[in-house]
Amino acid sequence: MNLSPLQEARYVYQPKLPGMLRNGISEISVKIGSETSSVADQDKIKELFPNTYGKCEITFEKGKNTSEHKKQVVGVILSGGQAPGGHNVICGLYDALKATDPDNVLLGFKGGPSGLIDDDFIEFDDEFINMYRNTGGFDIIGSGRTKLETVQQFEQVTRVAKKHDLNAIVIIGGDDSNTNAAVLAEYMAAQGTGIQVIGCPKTIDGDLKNEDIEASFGFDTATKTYAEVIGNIERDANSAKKYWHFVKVMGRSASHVALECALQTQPNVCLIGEEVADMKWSLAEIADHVADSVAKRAAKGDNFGVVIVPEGIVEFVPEFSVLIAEINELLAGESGEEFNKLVDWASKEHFLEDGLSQNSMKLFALLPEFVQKQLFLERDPHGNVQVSLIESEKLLSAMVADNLRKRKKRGAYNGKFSPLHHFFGYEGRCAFPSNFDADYCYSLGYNAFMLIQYGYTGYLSKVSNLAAPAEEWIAGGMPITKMMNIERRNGEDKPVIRKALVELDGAPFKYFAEHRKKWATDTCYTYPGAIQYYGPSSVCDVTTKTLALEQG
Ligand code: FBP
Repeated sequence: MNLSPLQEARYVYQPKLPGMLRNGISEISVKIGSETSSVADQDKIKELFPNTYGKCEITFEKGKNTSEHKKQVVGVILSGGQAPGGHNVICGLYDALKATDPDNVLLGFKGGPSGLIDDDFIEFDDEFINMYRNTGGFDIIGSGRTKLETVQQFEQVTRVAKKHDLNAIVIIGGDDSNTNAAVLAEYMAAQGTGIQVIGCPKTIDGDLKNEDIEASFGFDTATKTYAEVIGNIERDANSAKKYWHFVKVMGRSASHVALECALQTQPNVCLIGEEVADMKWSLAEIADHVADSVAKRAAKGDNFGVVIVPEGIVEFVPEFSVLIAEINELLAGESGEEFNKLVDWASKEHFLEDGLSQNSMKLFALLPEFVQKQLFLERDPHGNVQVSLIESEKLLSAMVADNLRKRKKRGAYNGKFSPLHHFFGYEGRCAFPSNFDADYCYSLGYNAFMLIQYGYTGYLSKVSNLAAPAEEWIAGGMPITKMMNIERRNGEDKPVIRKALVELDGAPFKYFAEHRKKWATDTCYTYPGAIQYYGPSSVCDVTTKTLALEQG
């Protein structure tokens, strides 16, 4: 393998563990906390999880290790989108497992949850693990989006687990994957298999967090990567003074990534989907909000700027989600086939005119043709519009241009508007993990093994107090059922981990809202620069503004 100098250097970086895990395996004891109950729908969740509900939260402490000694064979999978630090979760898990007993075995199931079903695995050893320490990516075993949720799948997983004498399975994933980890844990307990299931909180989107899980791993590195490039774009904009840059950033269901990038770079405008939904803004109102900034800056002679747009923005616009719902309904089944058979765009438009409500058709007619067509690109497995295929940054800039033309006619604007577009998503998901993510992920993995060693199941590996130095982090575990409530999914009531959206009364959004008026007109850009791995802790170990503001 060809190694870059940074990769070689990162191989020997020793991730920092929370203080209570630093004295060696024989010096880690458990402190049992209080019993838990789910965040909502307690009776229903208790009924669905009779074996794993209500267990106690636990923290680890320095003290004599009282866990039972037995050979451990553990299986691990990576699930969902890549997030920086996934390799370190596996390294931490491996190191704790081998430090406990060199005969313990760690198997990595390949390609995500489907690896557990297909029994496609590798056994880790030192040589293999050492090639992935502190590196980005999920290529150590790959990942996938197969959902582990049916009884047939659980039966197959049990067969595979028994074949390898697995004592435990670790699922590294987001809210859906950890919901499935809880259901699998309950199944394993109900069947008396003795196989434990532990989850680890992953996603760059930052929407797997709650009062127990302060941050999902990967959010720190991904947002720093995007913020570096957005800062560079701001500096370019401020140098050339001729472009408005529309930057879309990943984050399908929540706007945490956009908000964090805004806090780090102070752009002229950042849209927050959760606010759009709360204010029930129409697309035209959003465009008007952006055009206000363009016009005010133009009046000062500044015909340039930067706008951050969250990937999922259109789904937060009430009129747009109605339009999408109507299209999904209209094109379901046979009428979808009929629509697909129409060859020219004009007949497709007629078809839609007959099927959509007046309001939706009015909105559809307002959309630029390239967006109208994107609504009919490849559909998801349920036959629904894939909202992520809509180039919302281009849609927005087209609507802003239209708004500015009208302002010009009224004599209310006399500037130049030249938009450029960017989408940052995949660029950040496999970056070398920041020191924070390298340390946090290693700790999550190490901690996950301690939960296994002490016999817990249905728990999420929990490392908290993350705004403090790693020495002061607190390691422990929380029953996943504590984070669950009942939600309607695909027409059914399901127990799921509640997704964390941006809270409009939370400290990060409030800080943004207090400052954005000035950012919209003045040039207040901040340039975070590249992630630093070596140097003073004040430069290398700082975590996100979101976490700092949330933790006060
Ligand atoms: P997870 O929720 O699985 O962590 O993935 C998040 C994400 O990176 C989103 O931000 C993005 O919309 C999506 O994955 C892209 O998915 P894919 O890799 O399948 O294109």
